[in-house]
Amino acid sequence: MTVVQTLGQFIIEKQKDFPYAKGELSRLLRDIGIAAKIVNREVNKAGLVDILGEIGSVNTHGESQKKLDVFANEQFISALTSGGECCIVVSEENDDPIFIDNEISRDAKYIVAIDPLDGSSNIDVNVAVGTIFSIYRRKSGGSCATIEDAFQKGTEQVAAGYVVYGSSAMLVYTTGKGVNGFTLDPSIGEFCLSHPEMRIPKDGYIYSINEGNYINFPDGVKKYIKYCQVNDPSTHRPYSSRYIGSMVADLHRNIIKGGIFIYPTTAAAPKGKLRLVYECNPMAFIIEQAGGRATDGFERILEKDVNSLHQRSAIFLGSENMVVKAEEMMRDYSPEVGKVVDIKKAAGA
Ligand code: AHM
Ligand code: MG
Repeated sequence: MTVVQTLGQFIIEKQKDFPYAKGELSRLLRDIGIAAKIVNREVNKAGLVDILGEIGSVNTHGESQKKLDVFANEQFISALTSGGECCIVVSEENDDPIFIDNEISRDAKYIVAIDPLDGSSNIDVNVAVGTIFSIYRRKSGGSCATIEDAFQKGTEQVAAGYVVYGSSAMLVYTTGKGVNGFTLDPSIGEFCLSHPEMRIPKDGYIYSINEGNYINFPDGVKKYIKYCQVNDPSTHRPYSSRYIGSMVADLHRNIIKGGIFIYPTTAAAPKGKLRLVYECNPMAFIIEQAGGRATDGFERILEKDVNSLHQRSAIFLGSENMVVKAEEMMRDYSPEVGKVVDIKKAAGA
């Protein structure tokens, strides 16, 4: 008989790795898992919106139809608000952090940063989208959390994860002791351990970048792309190019198969596109925990200062040797991009 381990069982079993844990983080992860199942159900029905009613209209149950990203945001915030373990939520969908000020959450220990539905350009076309989350421990004493609690570096994360809503739904997370993946079994409605101790290969043969922006890339990135395209069977080149446009799905594939994902600075997005707090930091934590590497081309993502909760960053992450090679190209051909990083650091920005 095959023994299935559910996410809930796994979280409880792992609690003993943290001798002083009282179960709060376990409950927080469980709350996120429940919200993810609800979001998955709606994502699966997304194509039916045209049958059941357009967005903005009222469906057959008398409920108004919401855009999926708004729906996902509300689900996660509501799960975190009623769960009692989270005092601040930082969300891509909300300009300001949300302080949860109810009886059970006011002195909760954790801060959650979340991108409730990442890959929004894929929502309407039946292509995988995802959720990304990052968890920090509250630093402030006193009865209420403070805004500084939300401004922590990626190295301070106590847990991070993503959910990919793909051909199956999967939840992948780390608490700093490796990475484990759970696939939703719709017949029992549970995430079940399917990918224990995930490790990203040191070398990979897939590069993921929006090459349509090539003309606007720094020279180091252009050189790296050309390097990937050289014919050299001894190093498995040319590599394959795969770009879904949903960071969660692109990275999930690269963790399993080996590969690099790059979203660099461009002329149009001089600071990069992706957000440090709820996109880059959690993905960097997961990739490092799986044995990979994550930088902005010069600096480790997890060590970057957080100056704004919606700040952007360039990102290069995935198989270690691929990222190292891309960094080499950035140093050699785009040192000016690195100098911007240095100057900002020296100025304490
Ligand atoms: P979003 O949070 O608005 O969905 O944007 C993030 C997404 C990532 O998932 C993806 O890697 C990237 O944006 C795609 O951007 P582009 O269309 O510029 O390639
Ligand atoms: Mg996003």
